[in-house]
Amino acid sequence: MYQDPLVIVTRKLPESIESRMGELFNVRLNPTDQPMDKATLQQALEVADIIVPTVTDKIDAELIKAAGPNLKLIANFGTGVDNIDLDAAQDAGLIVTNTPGVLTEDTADMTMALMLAVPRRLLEGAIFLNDPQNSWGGWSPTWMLGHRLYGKSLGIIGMGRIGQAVARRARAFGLKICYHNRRRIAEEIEQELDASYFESLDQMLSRMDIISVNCPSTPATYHLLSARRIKLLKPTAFIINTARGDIIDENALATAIEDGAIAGAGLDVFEHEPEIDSRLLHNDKVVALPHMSSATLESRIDMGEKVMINIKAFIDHHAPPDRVFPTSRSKKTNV
Ligand code: 8YV
Repeated sequence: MYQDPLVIVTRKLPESIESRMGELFNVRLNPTDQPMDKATLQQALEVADIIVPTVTDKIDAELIKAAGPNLKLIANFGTGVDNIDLDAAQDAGLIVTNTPGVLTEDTADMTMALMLAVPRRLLEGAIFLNDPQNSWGGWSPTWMLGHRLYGKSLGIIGMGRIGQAVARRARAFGLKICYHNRRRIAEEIEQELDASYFESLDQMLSRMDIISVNCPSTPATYHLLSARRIKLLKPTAFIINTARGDIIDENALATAIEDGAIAGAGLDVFEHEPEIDSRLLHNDKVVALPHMSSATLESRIDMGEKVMINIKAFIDHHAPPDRVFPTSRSKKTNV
């Protein structure tokens, strides 16, 4: 007897998405939201036709090899697909889809929030007032002085959708926009953003006041901000990362902040999430957030809609719209 393809969702999704999925598909949900360990993920991959993983599910080559014969589609709930071994997936004949475009504006907003929070000491001020041990004596001309954003140079690494959305916002704050990307963006967008292209990442790093990391995590961008490159930054520079933790050598970053080699960092992502180098926590020079740049109800619903569209297209024997390869497969060209 024909059975509808089994869709397994690894984490709890917004209510409206789960109920629509229940109407559309033969779906197995995760009401507890407990992240799946490797053995549980393996069991899911053994029986599923379609799996809906998130950034917390590492679908490596070993798991893909051990997957059951029914598995055909990995419909990732997220834009970044660094949690999936794409080469192994493609070699196994699987389709991988993601959810591009719908988290762009939220992620860019949070990038700006961190860009303001760190130089202007927003968290320090808020923590001071919230601490019952402190009593505020009133305004002082020399207290809580931060650094001005207006007129400073912002170097964006990765000028895709999110990088451009950050540039648009940053222009309104009076920042000078520079960028490094695997290739130069279209001239009309450069003009609209008044953005200067740096072919050399090293040269850009040595000249900027703020660096914003907005490229995907791929084998080519692993530790792109290496210990050597972090040393190129000005001691007054700030780093903002709302992309992926492993694009920066976290140990080298924590050392640079500790040594005063750079002025501070605003970080939403970490190299070994959920573990964080302790030197980056409880540090006045760092604003650290728990991977929440895209965490709005609106974006999660839009992401869920995209996932459903991809699954529905696949089940109806159409090409899912957000297929990841062959375009993202190249190891060389992803900044
Ligand atoms: C998501 C993200 O929340 O979509 C992405 O790439 O980084 C996140 O903001 C997460 O990946 C969900 O899987």
